Amino acid sequence: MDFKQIDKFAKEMIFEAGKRIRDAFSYDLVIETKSGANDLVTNIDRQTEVFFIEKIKAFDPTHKIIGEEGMGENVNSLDGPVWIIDPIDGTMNFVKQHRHFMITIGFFVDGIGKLGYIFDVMREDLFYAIEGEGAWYNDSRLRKLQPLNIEEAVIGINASWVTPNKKINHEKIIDLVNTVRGTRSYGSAAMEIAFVVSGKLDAYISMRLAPWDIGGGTVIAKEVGAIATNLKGEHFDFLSQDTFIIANPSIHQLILDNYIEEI
Ligand code: 2AM
Ligand code: CA
Ligand code: CA
Ligand code: CA
Repeated sequence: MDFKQIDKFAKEMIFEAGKRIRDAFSYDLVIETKSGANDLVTNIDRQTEVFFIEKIKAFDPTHKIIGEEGMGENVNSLDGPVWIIDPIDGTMNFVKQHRHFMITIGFFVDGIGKLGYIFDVMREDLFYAIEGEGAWYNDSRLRKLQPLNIEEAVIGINASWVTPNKKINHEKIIDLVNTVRGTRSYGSAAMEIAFVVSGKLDAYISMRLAPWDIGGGTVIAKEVGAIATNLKGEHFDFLSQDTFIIANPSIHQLILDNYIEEI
């Protein structure tokens, strides 16, 4: 398989989709809720996913496609070539802020991540990687992550996890927040992953993500030495939803051991 050729195709498709999304701000957004009041989808999320499906089917009809909005066929295995697509990651930011939302795409073959993309649509910034060849932020190569102490770390985590909840012992998260140098919450999992792989954050933790939130990001992670697992330290479950942490390798296990206690 010619990954350079697929990479070129993927980038062109992502840049074109980005332009269509930016242009869409001049039309009406139709906003609906899915599982609850903070789980949004718009006509542009769906149209962008359909755009990717049509492009990929024209490129190679044998490739399978998993997309968040379910606009393609049902895929229940990662055998063969599979695209994992989130057409807009951070839909609430898209709707509310008109910025800080990403297109993120992973290309997998037999479950192995080969190509990964996180595209900041409004800034037109691309983070990407080709397995075994390295990772880039636009034209600059991303460096391997350098070791640091937990006291120096800036981590991405949603404020709700420092309040009593059904997923995680929040007292330990309070400890973590008091130990690290700072916390941030950007509202787009892919953006937080892009920041970890480029050293702008040192870890990002989420209690529930889906394969399309992290597919592209995990390919980039591997190239810079970031470690991405679920909160048990195991492989993320790519055919379901799972907890998630991506971190600088020097603090990944330490966070799991000292600060994470799932309920
Ligand atoms: P989304 O915008 O593509 O839905 C913050 O909400 C982050 O968590 C976003 O990256 C969002 O992706 C993701 N997320 C995953 N599952 C979600 C859910 N059920 N409701 C809201 N956000 C979800
Ligand atoms: Ca969503
Ligand atoms: Ca998402
Ligand atoms: Ca989405």
